Amino acid sequence: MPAVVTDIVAEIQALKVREDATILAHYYQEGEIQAIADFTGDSLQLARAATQVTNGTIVFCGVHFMAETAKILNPAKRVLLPDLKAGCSLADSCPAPKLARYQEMLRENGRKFQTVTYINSTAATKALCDWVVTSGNAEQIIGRVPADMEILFVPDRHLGQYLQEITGRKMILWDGACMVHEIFSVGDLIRQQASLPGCITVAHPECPANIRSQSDFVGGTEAIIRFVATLPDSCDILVATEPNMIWQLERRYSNHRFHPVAGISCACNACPHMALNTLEKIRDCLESGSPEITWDPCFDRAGEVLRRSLLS
Ligand code: CIZ
Repeated sequence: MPAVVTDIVAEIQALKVREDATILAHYYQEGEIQAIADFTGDSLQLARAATQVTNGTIVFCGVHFMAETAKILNPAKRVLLPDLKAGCSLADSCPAPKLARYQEMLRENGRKFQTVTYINSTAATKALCDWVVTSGNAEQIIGRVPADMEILFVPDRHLGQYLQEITGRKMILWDGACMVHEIFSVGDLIRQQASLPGCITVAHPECPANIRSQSDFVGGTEAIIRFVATLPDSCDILVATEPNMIWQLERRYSNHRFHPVAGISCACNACPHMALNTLEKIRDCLESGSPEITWDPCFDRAGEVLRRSLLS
């Protein structure tokens, strides 16, 4: 009699073979999901990794705009997202019709500008833009906007402010923010720093200016990983980004101690959208082939912008 498979990880592994699938997972996913992924990364690395996948199916463990990006860059692949409701507060803050009206108003006022969107936006919004940036390539892409053009940066005003500071380019900023990064408490951060003499603080550029200015290093998740590699042994490191990032940091750097920075309203700033994906839902989507990201007409134009920005 065949053994009954009770271990969900074994079930997922078997289904991956049956469905010819690769699992991609963002650093903000639970550790148990990152542990079973074939590839982990930030959204830039995951978008690029998606273009290298040879299997017919990609299970994207992240949020909707990331899975959508994987589909846009790989139209022939089946892309599954374990929970279709895994959204993003930044993407929600900049719906395409609202952005189109704003761009129209700027043009009517004679403004010459290019629109740069953070990758945390819908495909319909990307289709209205000239460039897409991630936290990993933003500085480099901003450098490609002609100097005689203004920059309309959407949707994250904190990342936009940070990019203004480091590039010196003046920007028109959309009023969006990430629900995870906006609510770090600077008071708690200062108290945590006082209780850990000599500690190092790393912060994501989606954090507000008061958190960034209180930090030793500001960068996207991949940049944080590279920065920690340069530190001497045995540091206390305060981490101001989604706390699942600590799983990835501890996996790589067991020589340090990592501490999440507390949020204003709760002890940790876990992203409720990322948390919708679970091992059970990964198994179920492989089993049923659903939910799947399906092609939308706006993907053609969004694909041009994505390829120009992320792949060249
Ligand atoms: O770009 C990404 O993947 C996000 C949302 C954060 C980061 O810095 O990796």
